[in-house]
Amino acid sequence: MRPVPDRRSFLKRSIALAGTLALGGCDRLPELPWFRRVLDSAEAVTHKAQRLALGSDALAREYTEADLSPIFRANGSTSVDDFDYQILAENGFAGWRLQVDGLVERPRQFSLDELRSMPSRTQITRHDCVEGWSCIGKWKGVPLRYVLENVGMQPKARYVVFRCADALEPTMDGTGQYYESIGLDDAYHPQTILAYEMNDRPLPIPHGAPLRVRVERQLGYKMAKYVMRIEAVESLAEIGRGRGGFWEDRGYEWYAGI
Ligand SMILES: Nc1nc2c(c(=O)[nH]1)N[C@H]1C(S)=C(S)[C@@H](COP(=O)(O)O)O[C@H]1N2
Ligand SMILES: [Mo]
Repeated sequence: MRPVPDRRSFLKRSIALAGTLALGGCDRLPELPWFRRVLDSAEAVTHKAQRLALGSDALAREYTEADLSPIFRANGSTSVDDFDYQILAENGFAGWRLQVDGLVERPRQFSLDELRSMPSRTQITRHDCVEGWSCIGKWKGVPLRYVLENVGMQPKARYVVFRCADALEPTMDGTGQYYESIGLDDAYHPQTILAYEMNDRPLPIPHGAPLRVRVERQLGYKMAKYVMRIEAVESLAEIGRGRGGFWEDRGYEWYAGI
């Protein structure tokens, strides 16, 4: 097991780095001292305070075309080693299916065309990475709410888990696989979408083709790319190493409010 990184010193280092790097097309921590808030408050307090201050349906700020970053940085995995994924990619993801299961009434699969034929939402938002950079991009996708309503959530379901095609760490037990999870408040939030387009083009592979999550009120690591499966669960304890996400399993907060 890797030691859990010391978040405070990691963030300090990242902030120092961000000050010295030219970040191709992306802004350096514009206006909002979000990293401060992350540093200064315990996770539960942040979550609660944000809900109290904003209400659970408050929208993240949206921008205009003029604000788009000329280059949107790609981060974390920018391709997938998995052989099955590569075959799907070679065929333009025609054979790709999103599996939706777990604590749902009617588990099923969705093709990309099926997701595209559902009502969509387009939003221009700012992506904030915990490493200290931000980019503004335009995303189009199906609100997660519609997919969940289609399969029907069982009353016991409390979280939605996104299972991804990529592994960031080769491990024997599969805990190096990227995954993420959100609560039902964020799952039903109007800006939480399963995005298949970025800046008016099909989602490129470095940004998570064919489908990635946008959870606009949280940090970048929550926005799972290469999503293959969505699972509704009652508890996160049995998934990965039990903390709700690949990076959470390695020391980051589960609720990464901005
Ligand atoms: N599957 C998967 N999703 C992921 C990651 C990853 O490595 N694998 N990295 C996360 C992090 S830390 C960030 S900042 C964003 C980066 O998204 P981008 O490549 O579109 O900029 O994706 C997030 N989602
Ligand atoms: Mo990130």
